[in-house]
Amino acid sequence: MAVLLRTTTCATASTTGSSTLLATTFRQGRRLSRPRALPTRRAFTARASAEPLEVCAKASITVPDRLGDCPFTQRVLLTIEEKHLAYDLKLVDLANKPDWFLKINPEGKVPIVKLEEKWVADSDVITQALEEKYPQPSLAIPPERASTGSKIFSTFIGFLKSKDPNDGTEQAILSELTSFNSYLEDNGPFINGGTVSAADLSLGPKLYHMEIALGHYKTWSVPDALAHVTTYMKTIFSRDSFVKTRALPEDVIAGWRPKVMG
Ligand SMILES: N[C@@H](CCC(=O)N[C@@H](CS)C(=O)NCC(=O)O)C(=O)O
Repeated sequence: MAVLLRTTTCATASTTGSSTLLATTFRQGRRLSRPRALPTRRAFTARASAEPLEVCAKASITVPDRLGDCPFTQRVLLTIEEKHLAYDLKLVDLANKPDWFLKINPEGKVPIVKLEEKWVADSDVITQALEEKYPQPSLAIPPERASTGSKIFSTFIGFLKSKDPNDGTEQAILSELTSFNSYLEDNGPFINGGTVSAADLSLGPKLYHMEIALGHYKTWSVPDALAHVTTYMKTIFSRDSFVKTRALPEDVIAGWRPKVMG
């Protein structure tokens, strides 16, 4: 089994630009022990001669030098992991965005990934670009299946923010999950049938946030009757790639607090 090894504890930048940013390196099966400056040449990559992809990701707000709780970033990291690519993580404190980060991405959002010497933003764009550049193993899914379950995230947020138990938001999330349960029953175990695809890697982190946030703030969980959904969640959450890239529950809880309190 591949093991996640973090090779440095530093996720900040020097003042001399991206060529000397200190990186946090995640890769499979090998530990490097000292902080190092970018760009770096590395002996091991899952793909011979490939440079590690540079990925800017949200930093944890509860534990120093750990990956934070952005589901869009996890989607990108899952894609990279499932394609067995090496990558360097640069953790960004979103509450205090460093100048080097705003310089390469004035919009100030993560994830961003460096592809063909350019920083690319937005998980939709990044994952599509990764699929084109690294088509094997394929995570492609037919367009008519790609948006399956895509309303679950917004209905989860609606329910999470709701202060009125009778405003229909719980019904809305239940309705989306029930549709998804039927879909999985007919087409599963994954959204594209027998193998994992980009759609699962997008939905999985959102379901993870839903489970933790609704469990914590509403003492709510997916009903047992929706057995295909609960099995799907267990399956996705236990993949190696997911375990290696998931946020700490404390970060997920802290991350949603302003929405719940707001
Ligand atoms: N549509 C974007 C959304 C990215 C996004 O909203 N990222 C959040 C973190 S999860 C962010 O960077 N927010 C900026 C901030 O908090 O200042 C994507 O899919 O990548």
